[in-house]
Amino acid sequence: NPKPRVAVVFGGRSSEHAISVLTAGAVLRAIDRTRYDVLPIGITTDGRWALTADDPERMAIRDRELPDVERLTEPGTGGVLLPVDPACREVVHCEPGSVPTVLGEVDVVFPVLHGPYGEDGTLQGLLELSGVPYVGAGVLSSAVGMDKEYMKRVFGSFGLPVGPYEVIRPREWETSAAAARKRVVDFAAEHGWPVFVKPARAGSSMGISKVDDLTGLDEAIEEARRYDPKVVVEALLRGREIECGVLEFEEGPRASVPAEIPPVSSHAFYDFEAKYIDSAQGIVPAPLTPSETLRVQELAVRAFEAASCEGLVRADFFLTDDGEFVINEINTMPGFTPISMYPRMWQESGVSYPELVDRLLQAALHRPTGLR
Ligand code: G1L
Repeated sequence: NPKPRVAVVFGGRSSEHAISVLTAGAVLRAIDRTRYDVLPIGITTDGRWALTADDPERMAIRDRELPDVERLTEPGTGGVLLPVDPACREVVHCEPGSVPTVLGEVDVVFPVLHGPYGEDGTLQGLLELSGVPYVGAGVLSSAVGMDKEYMKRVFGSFGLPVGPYEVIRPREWETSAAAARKRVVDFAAEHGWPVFVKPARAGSSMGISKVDDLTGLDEAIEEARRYDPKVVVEALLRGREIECGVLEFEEGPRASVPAEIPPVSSHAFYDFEAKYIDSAQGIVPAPLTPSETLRVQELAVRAFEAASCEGLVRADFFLTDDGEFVINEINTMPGFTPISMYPRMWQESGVSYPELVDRLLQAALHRPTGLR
């Protein structure tokens, strides 16, 4: 099998559809065609699968418009909708969850998808069942990376420093909200207001509120519960925001140079735009002392190991005023355009974007698949 065939799967029923298409465009551009064949597979915003043309030019911002998969299937583009559901003769609407039959013909899948069915481990489970190798995190690490409660539990049990938090479970809020409220008040008495109220499992910054006192609490919990019935309450960690990339090499995972995200002045936390469109937000490398750099790199690799990660992870930390790193979260599918933090951190560490894409494909192709 001289040239492995790579299926780049992108788009999907997500608020970050356009980012996914932009990212897939960059990945397609970076893949070395003398060594790999590619199959671009788009998922429309309403969940239909399409084989699109291998045309990264169309997967960029053109005439100030964001790309989408729908448009990559229009007549003349070379893209076609796929009859993904084997039971359906007509190419009509395919429900999410139907098995994509095209996957039998590819050697490796490069998932570039966000949110439910993309980075929570469900797509990875489908690929495991299909016996197809794939780039990046597996089922367990994807699910851990998606769930703020389990992420903290895993890190805590591996001796990594995590910030204080409380969990409000679905049944508790439904049957004894007063007890849950009291736990948060006690929590704030110990750690101070404001607290952050977050859905335990949600992509991007959806459903997150900063709560200054008891009066705003119920509304914040209800808002978070619109995304996930399980809610996590976190203390405000004062300090600098430091990120570090981890990449799997043949010898094992290695950390990149870290980056610093400067505090945002007006809006409380950085939104969609700031996170994916503005490249200006990160300082690479972070202005840290050599020992701080070594410390955060060591913690990032330990976080990769703790969550049983594969391929890559971006680990996000706070460097508190007393000089201690606290791990905030890991992201198994970090921003991945060439101007995103993760690729920039590796660029600064001597791994170019095309080399990064190749390293991830090689790690996936050399990973054992099937029952073992
Ligand atoms: F497969 C990788 F390499 F692990 C991978 C895949 C996708 C890393 C990062 C991403 N990122 C994205 O898909 C996204 C930034 C479009 C999610 Cl919104």
